[in-house]
Amino acid sequence: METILLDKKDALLIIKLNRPENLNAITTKMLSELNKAFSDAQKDESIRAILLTGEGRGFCSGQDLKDIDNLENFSFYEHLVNNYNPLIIKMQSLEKPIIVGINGTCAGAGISLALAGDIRICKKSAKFVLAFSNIGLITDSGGSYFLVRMLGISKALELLWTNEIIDSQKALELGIVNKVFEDEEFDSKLIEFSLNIANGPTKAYAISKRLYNRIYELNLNEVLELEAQYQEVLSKSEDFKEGIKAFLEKRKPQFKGK
Ligand code: T3D
Repeated sequence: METILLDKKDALLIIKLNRPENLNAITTKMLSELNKAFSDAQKDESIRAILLTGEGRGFCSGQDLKDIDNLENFSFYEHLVNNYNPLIIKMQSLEKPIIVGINGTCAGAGISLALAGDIRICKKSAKFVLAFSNIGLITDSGGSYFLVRMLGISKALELLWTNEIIDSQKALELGIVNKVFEDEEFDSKLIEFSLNIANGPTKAYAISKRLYNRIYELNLNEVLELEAQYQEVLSKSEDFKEGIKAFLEKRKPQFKGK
């Protein structure tokens, strides 16, 4: 891989965006490599969670504005539909948890990418800026979908229109990130958190992700029905049996993701 680094720690796959010289700006090559890495992760049973993070002082500065040659003839529609959108869909539908470790600046489509993950943790010094309207664009690659659901229409519009720089504390208050870790302990705590998720009951995590990501399009009756169906499936899993056994034996469960 040219633009991303892959590493494995136990059941955790670590994907690192690796173009630090431009704050991990997204190129077409990077989108294709990310698409492949997530597809492979879905198929590989030994991987039970994915951590997406960045190399250097930035997480991701969005679309590489220097990677668009011949702007006049460049089709943003084609680029989004063929390269960005399949990745966003893949991340949302991936039946494994995706933790996003925001190690620094996060802008434009970098925010969309982070929002397509399931849990976001950022460094105390990380900063967010939508940046799209600085260049006369709107949120894309799922940014509109995620931000409006997360913040409501008015706040999302405010952030898009003003390009306010959001610090980690504000990001936490807005719910854009789940946790903030101090810079010095970011790497170690991020790995510790992600490994805990990777060692969890993977099937239950996958099914809850599937259900929660559909929740706004379902009514209560439909949710109740799906909960019952999914619980039936999970109650037949090895991890459920191990959970019950560990509880009775007063010990921590050793989940296998099966
Ligand atoms: O279909 C489509 O393709 C459309 C998709 C669009 C989605 C989008 O993502 S639109 C938004 C694109 N992103 C931006 O507009 C952000 C542009 N960058 C910035 O505004 C600033 O760089 C930041 C606020 C992110 C960070 O500022 P700062 O001061 O910490 O860093 P810097 O000095 O500006 O950047 C460091 C280097 O990274 C610099 O390179 P240099 O001068 O040292 O050689 C800079 O040019 C480069 N860089 C930063 N962002 C990008 C970039 N290079 C290419 N593309 C970038 N997006």
